[in-house]
Amino acid sequence: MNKIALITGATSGIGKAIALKLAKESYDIIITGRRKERLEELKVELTKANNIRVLILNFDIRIYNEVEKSFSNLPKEWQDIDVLVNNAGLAVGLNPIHQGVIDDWERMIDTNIKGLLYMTRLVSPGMADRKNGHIINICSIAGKDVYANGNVYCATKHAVDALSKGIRIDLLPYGIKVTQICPGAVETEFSLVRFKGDDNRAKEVYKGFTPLYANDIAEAVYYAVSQPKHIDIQDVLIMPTAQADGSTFHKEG
Ligand code: NDP
Ligand code: 8X3
Repeated sequence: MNKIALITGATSGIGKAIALKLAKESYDIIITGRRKERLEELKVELTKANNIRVLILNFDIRIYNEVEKSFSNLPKEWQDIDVLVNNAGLAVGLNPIHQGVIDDWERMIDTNIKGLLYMTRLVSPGMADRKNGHIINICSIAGKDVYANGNVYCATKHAVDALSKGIRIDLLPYGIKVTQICPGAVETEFSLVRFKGDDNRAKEVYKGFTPLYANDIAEAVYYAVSQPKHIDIQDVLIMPTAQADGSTFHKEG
């Protein structure tokens, strides 16, 4: 029987790449996100290429009732989730704190912190009962460092850093692994979302250097989940070679 991996935010970028990688490695996959059409397209892609099962859960991770409803309706054969990848997340806006947009702040806090908590609260009891499971939190360099105008986004990722450590301690008696992966700049739809659809501004972010690609992070996730039982890869910081920290880049041209 295949292991089951649930990946939040699989409609794009890092989450989609993780779904593709784990499907290739014969995991049955639960994909989640708000954009249903993209989930359906991905399901076709995943099942065409691999002999696995795929389940779609379509919810807004900020709305607990929606998330909980999906879980209470989970078919029995999908309930024993082996790997939970808390990936769904976003940055919205890049303003100094005194010009911050309250709605942007709420979106980041509700998605990046509360969404991760909701998922963990719903999936971890089964893992604890079975004394088996692996939680992967996609954090960021922004969870280790702070950069100008990144204020609230960085705070949400620092919260993820604290939660990864706290979850690891609480679930230690159950043999559940917790891995945190902290990428630097990855070229995905992240900047398009941050700049609210301004494609030119988004493209500017990745000019003059080679960023990471979503698949680079998927490879790290697979490395973590393929370790033997006695090894937990706790925390991985992955940066483009041209990025030293949260705000120092070597750009050419
Ligand atoms: P993308 O914008 O490409 O993907 C974000 C994913 O999150 C989408 O699938 C989106 O699905 C999902 N998502 C966002 N909001 C919600 C919501 N309210 N409910 C459900 N799903 C939601 O960005 P990335 O792939 O780059 O981002 C993935 C993670 O990686 C995020 O946590 C991000 O903070 C982190 N990260 C990204 C880096 C980068 O440079 N790109 C670097 C470090 C970390 P949908 O819109 O369909 O709901
Ligand atoms: C996303 C990368 O550098 O914008 O987490 O914080 S960064």
